[in-house]
Formats: sequence, structure tokens, C-alpha cells
Amino acid sequence: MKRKKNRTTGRKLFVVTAAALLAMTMASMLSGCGNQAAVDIQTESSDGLISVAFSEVGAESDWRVANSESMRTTFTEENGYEFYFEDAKGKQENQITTLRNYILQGVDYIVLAPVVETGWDEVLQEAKDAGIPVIVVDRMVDVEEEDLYTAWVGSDFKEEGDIAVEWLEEYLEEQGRADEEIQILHVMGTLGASSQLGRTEGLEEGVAVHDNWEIVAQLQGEYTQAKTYEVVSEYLAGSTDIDVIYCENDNSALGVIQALDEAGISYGTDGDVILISFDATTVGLTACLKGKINLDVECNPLHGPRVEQIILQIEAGETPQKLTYVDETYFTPDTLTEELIEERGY
Ligand code: GYE
Repeated sequence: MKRKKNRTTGRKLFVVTAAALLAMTMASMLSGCGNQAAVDIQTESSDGLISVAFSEVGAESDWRVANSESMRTTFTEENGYEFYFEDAKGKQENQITTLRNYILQGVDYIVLAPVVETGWDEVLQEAKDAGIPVIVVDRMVDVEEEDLYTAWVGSDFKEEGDIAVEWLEEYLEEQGRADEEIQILHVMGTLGASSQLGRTEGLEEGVAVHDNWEIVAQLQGEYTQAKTYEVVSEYLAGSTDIDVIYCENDNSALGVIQALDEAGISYGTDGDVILISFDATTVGLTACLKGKINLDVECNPLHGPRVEQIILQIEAGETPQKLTYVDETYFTPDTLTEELIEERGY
């Protein structure tokens, strides 16, 4: 659907040119000496387009790349949007700077995929004061006042962890290993990110109710293949007594596979170590289909259309639902086919 160009609602986008910035700087310098210089700020209308400014975590994983792509393909000019994108390279301070720039630009909407949950109150207050709705996607923000953001859409990460624990329980039962000592190596994602917190909570709760399950170590894989490969290889050099590796995303699972291959340890459906992963991206599911990953819990990254729904509701004067959880499932080698992986498209 092509949006009307003569949009009258919403705020206009003001572009402060370099010349205007210089003029403003000179004006403030001169005003200190009692003079006033005329400041000529050039303004440009957004041509009826809705400006949507996105602050993305980074490009640490296949999930993340699919998420960025979903935003890009949703907020096109053809669909009526002017889209701004900034990659924070995994750093919250970069996101705060980006948000401040977006506020200064006076964009219509800010979309934030926060690296971590805490530390957002101040900048979100600034956005609120400027009257810019902030839509949070994927990970959550933990703020004092809930009205500092307009809406959130993402996954129930604790539920994802619970799914993994329940599956493991049943799998061990089927294998006649329900009463065996089970040593679990836990590879965590980015510390303080909702996805890490929820998936970790799910596992820790599961371990707490199984006397024979034990977490032998918690390593920081930071959701990347490279970091996970490094920390897991280091761990395996000291101990290989592991029954399960719980990796908090697919790219970490690839790092684990690389480290296990090098160490000559078998894994997956025909191996010694049970591999659990999250995301269900093409790379993860392909490894799962081959039996290398025993379980891949889905986490859907295609949030672009969901964010657009929220924006369209606000544009129509409606109040969007505060929290929207995406329905998710899980995959095992016996439930997967190549067609299914292809259809998913990420
Ligand atoms: O699982 C991981 C990504 O927060 C759900 O971040 C997201 C996680 C996802 O880097 O691959």
C-alpha cells in the first residue's frame, strides 16, 4: 500500500544543515558578548513520509541480520516511510548517542532494539519530552516508569528456556537416562540482555528442580560464533565431562560445534553431547536437520511488520497494546525438512 504523500499529521522532519549549525554556534558565542546573530535554520519537509528511526544492537548473529532486514524491507519509501538505521556495534552508549541524534532530528518514531535492559530512563525521558513515541523491539527495557516507551514487541525468552528444559527432561526419559548425573555446560548470550536473562532463568529453574542435573560452568559466548568457539575450546582443554551444552543462540551453537569437532568430541543425535540452541535461523536449523543440534527453540526476528502495525495504530489515533509476545515453537531433527527451512527464509 502506498501512503498518501500529503500527510498533515505527525511532526515534520527538520534538517539542520552544516551551515545552520555553524551559524548557531556563532550565535551562541556572540550572544555571550551581547550580540544576536540571526540563525537561519533550513527546514525540509519529510514529503509526507513517516520517519522511522531504528537503533539496532549490531550484527552479531544471523538472527540479528534477519531482524535488521525485516525492518529495512518494511519501512521503505514505497510503503510511505523515511527510514533511518544505526548499528550500535553491541554498545549501549552508541545507542544512547543515536537516540539523542534521532530526537534532535525530530523523527516521527524511534524504534529501539536495546542491547541490555537497564540504563534507559534518562534518554527515554528525553524522547518522551520531545513527544516522540518509542517502540521497543526484541529485548526489553527495565525502566522506572512504564510510560517512558509506547509499546514493546518480542519473544517470551523465559518461555523459550522452559521449552528447552521440558524437552531435555523428556529426551533423557526416552533415552533411559532420567536418573543419571547430567553435566550441563551453559554458554550465555550477551549479559543483561532479556534473551540471555530469560533463557538463563529457564535453565537455572530446570536445574534447581532436578537433583541429578548440574551446571558445570557458565561461559560468556556473547551470541557470537567466534567468542563461543574461543571460550568453549578453552574450557574443553581442562574438562570434557559434559552431557549437554545449552547455547543461547544458533551462532554460539556453531562455535560449540567447531570447538567440539576440534576436540574430537561427538555430539548431536548420534553423539555423546546433547546440543541445545535457540533462534531457529537457517544456519541453526540446517545443523539441526543434519542431527548436529538436538533441539533448536524458535525465536522469531521478523519484527518489521509487527512494529509497523503498532505505528499504524498510533497514526490512526489508537492506543497499541503495551506488550506483544510472538508465538513460537521448537524444532528437532525428526520434525525438520529442507523445504521447511527454506520457507522460513532467514
Ligand atoms: O537470540 C541472538 C541475537 O535478543 C533474541 O540476540 C535476541 C538474541 C538472539 O544476537 O541470536
